[in-house]
Amino acid sequence: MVTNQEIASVSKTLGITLVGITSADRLKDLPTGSVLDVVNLQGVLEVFPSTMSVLIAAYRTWDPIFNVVASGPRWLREGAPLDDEGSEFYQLYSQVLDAKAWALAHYLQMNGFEAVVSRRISLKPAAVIAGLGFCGKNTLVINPEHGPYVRFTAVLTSARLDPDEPSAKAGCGECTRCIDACPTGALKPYEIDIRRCLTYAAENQESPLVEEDVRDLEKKLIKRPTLNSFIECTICQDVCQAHLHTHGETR
Ligand code: B12
Repeated sequence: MVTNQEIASVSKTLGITLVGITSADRLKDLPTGSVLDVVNLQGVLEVFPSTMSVLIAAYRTWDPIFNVVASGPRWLREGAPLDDEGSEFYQLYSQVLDAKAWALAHYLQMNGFEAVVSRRISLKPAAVIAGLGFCGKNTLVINPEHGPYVRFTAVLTSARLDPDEPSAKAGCGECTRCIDACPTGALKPYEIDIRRCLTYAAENQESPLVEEDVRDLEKKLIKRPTLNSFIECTICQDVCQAHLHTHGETR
């Protein structure tokens, strides 16, 4: 048997910032299917049929390096294998967090349970249901302690654990800082026009879905440290974090 306390303690030792626990049953209505050409989301049981519980591991992306996206040179990218989120890009946060999550999965396996790590499920609603934060107007999950700078992965396991209480549904109040600050106007409350997000534009250099005004802003605002990397736009997170910090709500 594994207890929630043991999961919390092992996660802490591994350097996972937070872990939320929920059941496969509570995640049965997660959205699935393709999100433009970014990812093809799957249901929990599709990813791992013997799932009883799902641990959502959150990692506080404490350094801007976690927002760097690197890809292979163009000639290597064609036909390159896709990662869990359906992209051929390399991101430090996913390497760091998934390694920690696999160690947590290993702990469950050592205790006789099956466990796998996946980012193929819809992680934002899963994190809200696992009690890790509320859905913000920037469409990101905002953790009450760490703000929007948390990234997620999931451990799907056959262990039966007590589910945590889901987070409250709302938390932004009247604040519209993220919507006002987005340079391309990609955001409406709780909604994003993906094609107008600068990160989508930066990831999809050839996409005809990206309008000219967005492409111009992408060229102007997105920094490219090397030929094959860029730093994601973080404006909708920065303004939120700064506001929460000023109000003493986050670290
Ligand atoms: C596709 C994708 C993208 C696309 C599209 C973004 C998007 N919002 O969908 C692009 C490339 C643009 C992108 C950008 C970013 N992404 Co992204 N992305 C994903 C991915 C792979 C799927 C997201 C998805 O399901 N989209 C589907 C659409 C329909 O979802 P949506 O627009 O958010 O709408 C849903 C919710 O808003 C919800 N909803 C609406 N109203 C309400 C109200 C309440 C109360 C609740 C609970 C829910 C809710 O219902 C909608 C339908 O499900 C996930 C990883 C994963 N496996 O889940 C990461 C993920 C969502 N991305 C993440 C991050 C960090 C980012 C960026 C900040 C990266 C960056 N610095 O640029 C930006 C943020 C842009 C933004 N404001 O959303 C994190 C979010 C962490 C967090 N704290 O929430 C995730 C979970 C990756 C991870 N492993 O941690 N991303």
